[in-house]
Amino acid sequence: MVNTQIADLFEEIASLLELHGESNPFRVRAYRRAALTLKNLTESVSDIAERGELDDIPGIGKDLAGKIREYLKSGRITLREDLKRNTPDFMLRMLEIPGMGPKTARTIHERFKPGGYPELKKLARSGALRELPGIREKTERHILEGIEITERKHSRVSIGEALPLARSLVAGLSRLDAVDRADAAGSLRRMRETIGDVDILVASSSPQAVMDAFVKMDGVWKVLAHGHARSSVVMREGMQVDLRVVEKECYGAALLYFTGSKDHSIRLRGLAKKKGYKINEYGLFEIRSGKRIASAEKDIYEALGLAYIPPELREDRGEIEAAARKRLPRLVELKDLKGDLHAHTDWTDGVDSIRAMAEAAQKMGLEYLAVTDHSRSLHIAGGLSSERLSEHSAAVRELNKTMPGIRLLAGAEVDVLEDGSLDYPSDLLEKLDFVVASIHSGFRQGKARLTERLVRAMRSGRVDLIGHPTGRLFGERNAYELDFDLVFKTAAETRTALEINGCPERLDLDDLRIREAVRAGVTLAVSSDAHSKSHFNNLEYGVGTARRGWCEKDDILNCLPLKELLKKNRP
Ligand code: DGT
Ligand code: CA
Ligand code: CA
Ligand code: ZN
Repeated sequence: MVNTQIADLFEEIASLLELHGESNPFRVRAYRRAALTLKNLTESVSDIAERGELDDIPGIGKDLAGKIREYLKSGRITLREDLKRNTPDFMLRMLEIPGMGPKTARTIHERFKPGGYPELKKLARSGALRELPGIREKTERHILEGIEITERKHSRVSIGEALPLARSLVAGLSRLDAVDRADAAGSLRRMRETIGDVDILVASSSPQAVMDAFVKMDGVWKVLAHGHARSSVVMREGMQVDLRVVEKECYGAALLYFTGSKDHSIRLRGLAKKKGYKINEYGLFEIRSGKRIASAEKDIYEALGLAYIPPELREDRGEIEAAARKRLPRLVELKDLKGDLHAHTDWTDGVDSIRAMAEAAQKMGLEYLAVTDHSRSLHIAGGLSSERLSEHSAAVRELNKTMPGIRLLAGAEVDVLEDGSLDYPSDLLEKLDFVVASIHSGFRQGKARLTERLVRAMRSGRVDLIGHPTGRLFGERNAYELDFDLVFKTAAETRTALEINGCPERLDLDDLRIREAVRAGVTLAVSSDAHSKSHFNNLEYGVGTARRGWCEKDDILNCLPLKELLKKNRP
């Protein structure tokens, strides 16, 4: 929408002005504020402009209104073009690095003029940056960390981006007459949190027709290879997609092969060899006779003496041994979730009303939804004062009377403050049906203090669930360190659940920590942390990650039906 386009340009102008050392801070702030205003408008600015009412929008003065009109007329803003022309490309890109402000970027640029990340990294490593005014050793370290995060972000995409894209490609391919079957394979099928490239497998007896249609599909930007059995393209969003076409007879074997992981496949090959078999993308063969013994995935595992191993477990992390002893976990499934315990509404930083969220959750087939808006100290999210929280709870409970299909729980996502205390008084928390407690500040306190904060929160007796326990944000912030032994022990002892936050930028806890938590006897909860109706999709990513962490239904708090949840939670 045009509002967002202009908002993005205004934000860019603000950054450019700062990079150029704009001396008037109000000018910069005016662009930022206008960007925010535009994003929150419910009406298109072009309609408003048509009525000649641009100047009436709060925060948009004459000057900015002129810029908006210019964009509506010409699709450009001259000021931005001029600024951009005079800004070296990498100087602007430096601002993408978390923790890199415009002042620092300008200082670094003036002295060294780095042309890219490798050069900047070298400067930071050599200690050259700390020689500059205003840059300390700590800043240098943060910059280095930031570069690594940015680089990683550019090389892998989150599953939240990859899965919808892969689904639409698979659906498009499945509609072709020439296609018998199509599936996503690779890391995507294994539900890894980030995806290097998307691998799609198709069964067809006319591969050329499939390939020709594939390279012309919607959203394809560049064709890297266009072959008979294999093609590779880059999508407009920058993601690479590999397509392989095989005969129907080898589909299962090919799916197994291209799902990987590589380490898992290597183990399977070893097992096959011991039995006098050979395994490849065409099937499982007896070496002596050359005869194909199996080609369906399940049959191949069985012939190797293994129970069927779900894709999420195929990482060579003990699943082969467990499958040999027929001791694989019965992994939790999306349909096992009975409710969602962490969601936001337009009372704080969500965009939809409590009712709209409740209806969406009900549509997902959920029995209950905890409405957990932010607490008072989280100003940027519009956290609720104590009085507002009481009104919020009342609104939630009122709504329960008119919505028989779903039970809403009056809750809050309460900040764990820097000293480990909770952001609302105890008696207020006691009145809530469900309390999520999360750290949203002071991430750099260090392992001991961060651990202590969570432990104190869990020992308060007022917390049901610790939200996004390690605070990581894909492409922005690494997980902070915690003493996990102590966190898990305390969670188990106090019967506090730990979250598997399904937001694809978080997926926190991650798969390995989930597995440790399960082993330590901790109960987990898969939540959406939805900030809009559409975010209930996050539950699928959460369940995928839970499965990668070997979770069964019994390990997940919100697999309990409402009655049992209430009994267990507030006995
Ligand atoms: P990614 O794309 O980095 O997120 O991870 P994957 O697992 O999708 O890796 P990718 O795209 O390189 O390869 C897709 C699958 O193909 C991989 O999971 C297993 C299979 N594969 C790739 N290279 C080899 C190989 O050298 N040997 C075997 N056995 N399989 C391979
Ligand atoms: Ca891949
Ligand atoms: Ca690939
Ligand atoms: Zn949250």
